[in-house]
Amino acid sequence: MNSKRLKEISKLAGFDLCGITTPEVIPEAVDYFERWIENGFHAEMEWIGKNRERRYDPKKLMDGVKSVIILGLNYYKPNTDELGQTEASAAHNNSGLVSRYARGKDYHKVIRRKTEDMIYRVLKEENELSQDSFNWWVDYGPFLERSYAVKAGIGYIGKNSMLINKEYGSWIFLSEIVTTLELEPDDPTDLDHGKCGSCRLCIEACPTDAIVKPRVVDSNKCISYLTIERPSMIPDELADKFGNMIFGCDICQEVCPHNLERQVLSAHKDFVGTKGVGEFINLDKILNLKSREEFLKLTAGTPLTRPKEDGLKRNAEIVKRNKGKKC
Ligand code: B12
Repeated sequence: MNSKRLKEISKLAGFDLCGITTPEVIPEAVDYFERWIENGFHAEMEWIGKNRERRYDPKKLMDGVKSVIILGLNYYKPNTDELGQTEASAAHNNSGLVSRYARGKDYHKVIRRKTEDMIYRVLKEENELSQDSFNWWVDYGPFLERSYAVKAGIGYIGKNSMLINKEYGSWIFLSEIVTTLELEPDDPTDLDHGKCGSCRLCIEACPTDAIVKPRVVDSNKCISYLTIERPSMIPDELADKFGNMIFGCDICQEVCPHNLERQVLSAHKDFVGTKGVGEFINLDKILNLKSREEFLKLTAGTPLTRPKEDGLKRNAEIVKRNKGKKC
Protein backbone atom coordinates (compact mmCIF):
# COMPACT_ATOMS: atom_id res chain seq x y z
CA MET A 1 0.00 0.00 0.00
CA ASN A 2 1.28 3.50 -0.74
CA SER A 3 0.90 6.64 1.34
CA LYS A 4 -1.74 8.11 -0.97
CA ARG A 5 -4.03 5.11 -0.52
CA LEU A 6 -3.43 5.04 3.23
CA LYS A 7 -4.49 8.68 3.46
CA GLU A 8 -7.63 7.92 1.46
CA ILE A 9 -8.42 5.17 3.94
CA SER A 10 -7.86 7.52 6.88
CA LYS A 11 -10.54 9.80 5.40
CA LEU A 12 -12.93 6.86 4.93
CA ALA A 13 -12.41 6.01 8.60
CA GLY A 14 -13.38 9.59 9.48
CA PHE A 15 -10.07 11.34 10.22
CA ASP A 16 -9.63 14.95 9.09
CA LEU A 17 -5.84 14.88 8.90
CA CYS A 18 -3.24 12.25 8.21
CA GLY A 19 0.51 12.74 8.00
CA ILE A 20 3.25 10.16 7.68
CA THR A 21 6.77 10.19 9.03
CA THR A 22 9.68 7.91 9.91
CA PRO A 23 10.23 6.56 13.43
CA GLU A 24 13.51 8.40 14.02
CA VAL A 25 14.23 10.10 17.35
CA ILE A 26 13.71 13.89 17.13
CA PRO A 27 16.62 15.39 19.15
CA GLU A 28 14.97 18.84 19.46
CA ALA A 29 11.83 17.26 20.94
CA VAL A 30 13.84 15.14 23.39
CA ASP A 31 15.66 18.27 24.50
CA TYR A 32 12.43 20.18 25.08
CA PHE A 33 10.94 17.31 27.00
CA GLU A 34 14.02 16.75 29.20
CA ARG A 35 14.22 20.43 30.13
CA TRP A 36 10.48 20.52 30.84
CA ILE A 37 10.77 17.64 33.30
CA GLU A 38 13.97 19.02 34.88
CA ASN A 39 12.13 22.27 35.58
CA GLY A 40 9.32 20.38 37.27
CA PHE A 41 6.78 21.72 34.74
CA HIS A 42 5.00 18.35 34.79
CA ALA A 43 3.80 19.14 38.35
CA GLU A 44 2.27 16.02 39.91
CA MET A 45 1.99 14.10 36.61
CA GLU A 46 4.69 11.63 37.69
CA TRP A 47 3.62 9.16 34.99
CA ILE A 48 4.89 11.41 32.24
CA GLY A 49 8.53 11.20 33.36
CA LYS A 50 8.50 7.40 33.26
CA ASN A 51 9.41 5.24 30.23
CA ARG A 52 11.27 8.12 28.63
CA GLU A 53 13.28 5.97 26.21
CA ARG A 54 10.01 4.59 24.88
CA ARG A 55 8.51 8.07 24.66
CA TYR A 56 11.47 9.38 22.66
CA ASP A 57 11.91 6.48 20.30
CA PRO A 58 8.94 4.97 18.44
CA LYS A 59 11.15 2.02 17.44
CA LYS A 60 11.08 0.96 21.09
CA LEU A 61 7.31 0.69 20.99
CA MET A 62 7.11 -2.25 18.62
CA ASP A 63 9.50 -4.55 16.75
CA GLY A 64 10.23 -3.62 13.15
CA VAL A 65 8.51 -0.19 13.11
CA LYS A 66 8.99 1.48 9.72
CA SER A 67 6.44 4.28 9.75
CA VAL A 68 4.57 6.60 12.07
CA ILE A 69 1.11 7.73 11.01
CA ILE A 70 -0.21 10.85 12.75
CA LEU A 71 -3.94 11.43 12.66
CA GLY A 72 -5.93 14.55 13.46
CA LEU A 73 -9.58 15.14 14.29
CA ASN A 74 -11.17 18.60 14.26
CA TYR A 75 -13.41 19.25 17.29
CA TYR A 76 -14.15 22.97 16.82
CA LYS A 77 -17.61 24.17 17.83
CA PRO A 78 -18.35 27.82 18.61
CA ASN A 79 -19.26 28.93 22.11
CA THR A 80 -22.84 30.04 22.75
CA ASP A 81 -21.61 33.63 23.17
CA GLU A 82 -20.00 33.57 19.75
CA LEU A 83 -23.41 32.68 18.32
CA GLY A 84 -24.80 35.82 19.90
CA GLN A 85 -27.07 33.84 22.24
CA THR A 86 -26.35 35.96 25.26
CA GLU A 87 -29.70 35.02 26.81
CA ALA A 88 -28.82 31.37 26.72
CA SER A 89 -25.52 32.25 28.28
CA ALA A 90 -27.13 34.40 30.97
CA ALA A 91 -29.35 31.48 31.89
CA HIS A 92 -26.15 29.74 32.89
CA ASN A 93 -25.37 32.13 35.69
CA ASN A 94 -25.03 29.33 38.16
CA SER A 95 -22.91 27.23 35.82
CA GLY A 96 -19.28 26.50 35.11
CA LEU A 97 -17.79 26.61 31.63
CA VAL A 98 -16.44 23.35 30.20
CA SER A 99 -13.54 23.61 27.73
CA ARG A 100 -14.43 22.76 24.16
CA TYR A 101 -12.62 19.47 23.87
CA ALA A 102 -14.62 18.00 26.74
CA ARG A 103 -18.21 18.92 25.91
CA GLY A 104 -19.18 15.82 23.97
CA LYS A 105 -18.14 12.19 24.09
CA ASP A 106 -14.70 11.26 25.36
CA TYR A 107 -12.37 11.67 22.36
CA HIS A 108 -10.29 8.66 23.38
CA LYS A 109 -13.29 6.45 22.69
CA VAL A 110 -14.21 8.21 19.44
CA ILE A 111 -10.65 7.97 18.11
CA ARG A 112 -10.33 4.35 19.20
CA ARG A 113 -13.34 3.39 17.05
CA LYS A 114 -12.03 5.29 14.04
CA THR A 115 -8.50 3.87 14.39
CA GLU A 116 -9.78 0.30 14.61
CA ASP A 117 -11.91 0.94 11.55
CA MET A 118 -8.91 2.35 9.68
CA ILE A 119 -6.69 -0.63 10.52
CA TYR A 120 -9.47 -3.03 9.54
CA ARG A 121 -9.78 -1.31 6.15
CA VAL A 122 -6.00 -1.45 5.58
CA LEU A 123 -5.94 -5.16 6.47
CA LYS A 124 -8.69 -5.85 3.94
CA GLU A 125 -6.40 -4.53 1.19
CA GLU A 126 -3.06 -5.85 2.47
CA ASN A 127 -3.01 -9.63 2.84
CA GLU A 128 0.55 -9.81 4.13
CA LEU A 129 -0.22 -7.63 7.14
CA SER A 130 -1.93 -8.64 10.36
CA GLN A 131 -3.19 -6.85 13.48
CA ASP A 132 0.36 -7.31 14.85
CA SER A 133 1.68 -4.98 12.16
CA PHE A 134 0.07 -2.04 13.98
CA ASN A 135 0.07 -0.42 17.36
CA TRP A 136 -1.71 2.81 18.18
CA TRP A 137 -2.36 5.34 20.94
CA VAL A 138 -4.24 8.47 21.62
CA ASP A 139 -3.02 10.91 24.23
CA TYR A 140 -2.06 8.55 27.04
CA GLY A 141 0.57 6.57 25.10
CA PRO A 142 4.30 7.14 25.69
CA PHE A 143 4.50 9.31 22.61
CA LEU A 144 5.54 12.89 21.79
CA GLU A 145 2.43 13.51 19.73
CA ARG A 146 2.95 17.16 18.89
CA SER A 147 6.57 16.74 17.84
CA TYR A 148 5.85 13.80 15.54
CA ALA A 149 2.87 15.73 14.20
CA VAL A 150 5.29 18.53 13.21
CA LYS A 151 7.58 16.00 11.57
CA ALA A 152 4.63 14.47 9.73
CA GLY A 153 3.65 17.88 8.34
CA ILE A 154 0.42 18.26 10.35
CA GLY A 155 1.30 21.67 11.79
CA TYR A 156 3.73 23.85 13.70
CA ILE A 157 4.12 24.48 17.44
CA GLY A 158 2.72 27.86 18.49
CA LYS A 159 3.88 29.94 21.46
CA ASN A 160 0.98 28.46 23.47
CA SER A 161 2.66 25.09 22.74
CA MET A 162 -0.33 23.97 20.68
CA LEU A 163 0.05 22.17 17.37
CA ILE A 164 -1.47 24.59 14.85
CA ASN A 165 -2.72 23.36 11.50
CA LYS A 166 -3.24 25.55 8.42
CA GLU A 167 -6.83 24.40 7.95
CA TYR A 168 -8.20 23.84 11.46
CA GLY A 169 -5.96 25.92 13.71
CA SER A 170 -5.26 24.14 17.00
CA TRP A 171 -8.74 22.68 17.59
CA ILE A 172 -7.56 19.20 16.73
CA PHE A 173 -7.01 16.00 18.64
CA LEU A 174 -3.95 13.98 17.74
CA SER A 175 -3.39 10.23 17.70
CA GLU A 176 -0.83 7.90 16.16
CA ILE A 177 -0.38 4.50 14.58
CA VAL A 178 3.05 2.89 14.41
CA THR A 179 3.40 0.20 11.79
CA THR A 180 5.81 -2.20 10.12
CA LEU A 181 4.39 -1.03 6.79
CA GLU A 182 6.94 1.03 4.85
CA LEU A 183 5.33 4.25 3.68
CA GLU A 184 6.58 7.33 1.85
CA PRO A 185 7.00 10.06 4.53
CA ASP A 186 5.55 13.55 4.18
CA ASP A 187 7.87 16.51 3.75
CA PRO A 188 7.06 18.95 6.57
CA THR A 189 9.02 21.76 4.96
CA ASP A 190 6.62 21.60 2.07
CA LEU A 191 3.71 23.09 4.00
CA ASP A 192 2.98 26.56 5.33
CA HIS A 193 0.91 26.38 8.52
CA GLY A 194 1.62 30.00 9.42
CA LYS A 195 3.79 31.32 12.21
CA CYS A 196 3.53 33.27 15.45
CA GLY A 197 5.90 36.07 14.47
CA SER A 198 6.00 38.73 17.18
CA CYS A 199 2.47 37.88 18.44
CA ARG A 200 2.31 37.25 22.21
CA LEU A 201 -1.46 37.27 22.69
CA CYS A 202 -1.59 33.77 24.22
CA ILE A 203 1.24 34.52 26.65
CA GLU A 204 -0.40 37.76 27.75
CA ALA A 205 -3.94 36.35 27.96
CA CYS A 206 -3.15 33.42 30.24
CA PRO A 207 -4.74 34.41 33.58
CA THR A 208 -2.15 32.48 35.60
CA ASP A 209 0.97 33.25 33.50
CA ALA A 210 1.41 29.56 32.78
CA ILE A 211 3.20 30.10 29.44
CA VAL A 212 6.57 30.83 30.98
CA LYS A 213 8.25 31.32 27.63
CA PRO A 214 7.29 30.65 24.00
CA ARG A 215 6.28 26.97 23.62
CA VAL A 216 6.79 26.17 27.29
CA VAL A 217 3.82 25.66 29.64
CA ASP A 218 4.31 25.25 33.37
CA SER A 219 1.59 22.80 34.36
CA ASN A 220 1.79 23.96 37.98
CA LYS A 221 0.07 27.15 36.87
CA CYS A 222 -1.99 25.95 33.89
CA ILE A 223 -5.77 26.03 34.55
CA SER A 224 -6.17 22.96 32.39
CA TYR A 225 -3.81 20.97 34.63
CA LEU A 226 -5.23 22.39 37.83
CA THR A 227 -8.87 21.59 36.99
CA ILE A 228 -8.29 18.21 35.29
CA GLU A 229 -5.14 16.54 36.53
CA ARG A 230 -4.20 18.00 39.88
CA PRO A 231 -5.31 15.60 42.58
CA SER A 232 -4.91 17.94 45.54
CA MET A 233 -6.27 21.24 46.72
CA ILE A 234 -5.65 24.35 44.56
CA PRO A 235 -4.01 27.43 46.12
CA ASP A 236 -6.39 30.41 46.33
CA GLU A 237 -4.10 32.75 44.41
CA LEU A 238 -4.49 30.49 41.36
CA ALA A 239 -8.12 29.43 41.94
CA ASP A 240 -9.17 33.09 42.12
CA LYS A 241 -8.10 33.42 38.47
CA PHE A 242 -10.23 30.56 37.10
CA GLY A 243 -13.30 32.76 36.52
CA ASN A 244 -16.11 30.36 35.58
CA MET A 245 -13.87 27.64 34.14
CA ILE A 246 -14.77 24.37 35.76
CA PHE A 247 -12.98 21.88 33.54
CA GLY A 248 -10.03 22.63 31.26
CA CYS A 249 -9.18 25.99 29.72
CA ASP A 250 -9.20 27.33 26.16
CA ILE A 251 -7.98 30.89 26.67
CA CYS A 252 -4.57 30.49 25.01
CA GLN A 253 -6.29 28.97 22.00
CA GLU A 254 -9.22 31.38 21.84
CA VAL A 255 -7.02 34.46 21.55
CA CYS A 256 -4.82 32.90 18.87
CA PRO A 257 -5.29 34.81 15.58
CA HIS A 258 -4.82 31.59 13.61
CA ASN A 259 -7.79 30.07 15.42
CA LEU A 260 -9.92 33.16 14.81
CA GLU A 261 -9.20 32.86 11.09
CA ARG A 262 -9.65 29.11 10.89
CA GLN A 263 -12.98 28.20 12.45
CA VAL A 264 -14.04 25.06 10.66
CA LEU A 265 -17.08 23.41 12.25
CA SER A 266 -16.35 19.87 13.35
CA ALA A 267 -18.18 17.28 11.29
CA HIS A 268 -18.05 14.79 14.16
CA LYS A 269 -21.41 14.41 15.84
CA ASP A 270 -19.85 12.72 18.86
CA PHE A 271 -18.33 16.01 19.89
CA VAL A 272 -21.61 17.95 20.12
CA GLY A 273 -22.56 18.98 23.64
CA THR A 274 -25.72 16.86 23.70
CA LYS A 275 -23.53 13.72 23.54
CA GLY A 276 -21.85 14.74 26.79
CA VAL A 277 -22.11 17.37 29.50
CA GLY A 278 -22.27 20.32 27.07
CA GLU A 279 -20.80 23.80 27.31
CA PHE A 280 -22.13 24.72 30.76
CA ILE A 281 -22.62 22.56 33.77
CA ASN A 282 -24.79 23.52 36.71
CA LEU A 283 -22.72 24.03 39.84
CA ASP A 284 -25.37 22.84 42.29
CA LYS A 285 -25.90 19.70 40.24
CA ILE A 286 -22.26 18.86 40.92
CA LEU A 287 -22.13 20.04 44.50
CA ASN A 288 -25.24 18.00 45.33
CA LEU A 289 -23.93 14.72 43.93
CA LYS A 290 -24.48 12.10 46.63
CA SER A 291 -22.66 9.03 45.37
CA ARG A 292 -20.21 7.66 42.83
CA GLU A 293 -23.21 6.32 40.89
CA GLU A 294 -24.68 9.82 40.61
CA PHE A 295 -21.28 11.18 39.55
CA LEU A 296 -20.95 8.55 36.84
CA LYS A 297 -24.51 9.10 35.65
CA LEU A 298 -23.50 12.68 34.91
CA THR A 299 -19.99 12.13 33.53
CA ALA A 300 -19.59 8.54 32.23
CA GLY A 301 -18.28 8.38 28.65
CA THR A 302 -16.99 11.97 28.83
CA PRO A 303 -13.57 13.42 29.82
CA LEU A 304 -15.10 14.73 33.05
CA THR A 305 -14.57 11.42 34.86
CA ARG A 306 -10.83 12.28 35.00
CA PRO A 307 -10.74 14.50 38.13
CA LYS A 308 -13.13 12.13 39.89
CA GLU A 309 -16.05 13.30 42.01
CA ASP A 310 -13.89 15.13 44.56
CA GLY A 311 -11.92 17.02 41.92
CA LEU A 312 -15.03 18.14 40.07
CA LYS A 313 -16.68 19.25 43.33
CA ARG A 314 -13.51 21.17 44.25
CA ASN A 315 -13.69 22.95 40.87
CA ALA A 316 -17.40 23.71 41.29
CA GLU A 317 -16.74 25.27 44.69
CA ILE A 318 -14.01 27.46 43.19
CA VAL A 319 -16.29 28.69 40.39
CA LYS A 320 -19.10 29.36 42.85
CA ARG A 321 -16.72 31.39 45.01
CA ASN A 322 -15.43 33.31 41.98
CA LYS A 323 -18.98 34.13 40.88
CA GLY A 324 -19.78 35.37 44.39
CA LYS A 325 -16.82 37.70 44.30
CA LYS A 326 -17.89 39.16 40.95
CA CYS A 327 -21.34 40.21 42.23
C1 B12 B 1 0.70 16.32 29.62
C2 B12 B 1 -0.29 16.94 28.70
C3 B12 B 1 -0.90 18.12 29.11
C4 B12 B 1 -0.42 18.92 30.33
C5 B12 B 1 0.87 19.70 29.93
C6 B12 B 1 0.70 20.50 28.63
C7 B12 B 1 1.99 20.91 27.95
N1 B12 B 1 1.95 22.04 27.27
O1 B12 B 1 3.00 20.21 27.98
C8 B12 B 1 -1.67 19.78 30.64
C9 B12 B 1 -2.56 19.04 31.64
C10 B12 B 1 -1.38 21.18 31.17
C11 B12 B 1 -2.36 19.79 29.28
C12 B12 B 1 -3.24 20.77 28.88
C13 B12 B 1 -3.89 20.79 27.65
N2 B12 B 1 -3.91 19.82 26.74
CO1 B12 B 1 -2.75 18.25 26.85
N3 B12 B 1 -1.58 16.81 26.71
C14 B12 B 1 -0.61 16.35 27.45
C15 B12 B 1 0.08 15.12 26.81
C16 B12 B 1 -0.48 13.87 27.47
C17 B12 B 1 1.61 15.15 26.88
C18 B12 B 1 2.22 16.49 26.46
C19 B12 B 1 3.70 16.55 26.77
O2 B12 B 1 4.44 15.60 26.53
N4 B12 B 1 4.15 17.71 27.33
C20 B12 B 1 5.54 17.95 27.58
C21 B12 B 1 6.00 18.98 26.56
C22 B12 B 1 7.50 19.25 26.73
O3 B12 B 1 5.77 18.38 25.31
P1 B12 B 1 4.77 18.98 24.20
O4 B12 B 1 3.78 19.88 24.84
O5 B12 B 1 4.24 17.87 23.38
O6 B12 B 1 5.74 19.88 23.39
C23 B12 B 1 6.62 19.34 22.42
C24 B12 B 1 6.83 20.39 21.34
O7 B12 B 1 6.53 21.67 21.87
C25 B12 B 1 8.28 20.20 21.04
N5 B12 B 1 8.85 21.35 20.35
C26 B12 B 1 8.96 22.63 20.65
N6 B12 B 1 9.47 23.28 19.60
C27 B12 B 1 9.64 22.38 18.62
C28 B12 B 1 10.11 22.53 17.32
C29 B12 B 1 10.17 21.38 16.51
C30 B12 B 1 10.64 21.54 15.11
C31 B12 B 1 9.77 20.11 16.99
C32 B12 B 1 9.84 18.89 16.15
C33 B12 B 1 9.29 20.00 18.31
C34 B12 B 1 9.25 21.15 19.09
O8 B12 B 1 8.97 19.67 22.10
C35 B12 B 1 8.03 19.16 23.01
C36 B12 B 1 8.39 17.70 23.34
O9 B12 B 1 8.14 16.85 22.26
C37 B12 B 1 -0.39 15.26 25.31
C38 B12 B 1 -0.55 13.94 24.55
C39 B12 B 1 0.80 13.37 24.15
N7 B12 B 1 0.97 12.08 24.39
O10 B12 B 1 1.67 14.06 23.63
C40 B12 B 1 -1.72 16.04 25.44
C41 B12 B 1 -2.08 17.11 24.36
C42 B12 B 1 -0.83 17.91 24.12
N8 B12 B 1 -3.08 17.95 25.02
C43 B12 B 1 -3.96 18.37 24.22
C44 B12 B 1 -4.98 19.30 24.59
C45 B12 B 1 -6.17 19.45 23.66
C46 B12 B 1 -4.86 20.06 25.77
C47 B12 B 1 -5.70 21.28 26.20
C48 B12 B 1 -6.11 22.21 25.05
C49 B12 B 1 -6.95 20.81 26.98
C50 B12 B 1 -7.84 21.92 27.53
N9 B12 B 1 -8.68 22.56 26.73
O11 B12 B 1 -7.81 22.20 28.70
C51 B12 B 1 -4.70 21.98 27.18
C52 B12 B 1 -3.75 22.95 26.44
C53 B12 B 1 -2.70 23.55 27.32
C54 B12 B 1 -1.44 23.94 26.51
N10 B12 B 1 -1.35 25.19 26.09
O12 B12 B 1 -0.59 23.08 26.27
C55 B12 B 1 -3.76 17.86 22.80
C56 B12 B 1 -3.15 19.00 21.97
C57 B12 B 1 -3.55 19.01 20.50
C58 B12 B 1 -2.87 20.15 19.78
N11 B12 B 1 -3.53 20.66 18.75
O13 B12 B 1 -1.78 20.58 20.13
C59 B12 B 1 -2.82 16.64 23.04
C60 B12 B 1 -1.82 16.34 21.92
C61 B12 B 1 -3.72 15.42 23.31
C62 B12 B 1 -4.32 14.82 22.04
N12 B12 B 1 -4.10 13.54 21.83
O14 B12 B 1 -4.95 15.46 21.23
N13 B12 B 1 -1.97 18.76 28.53
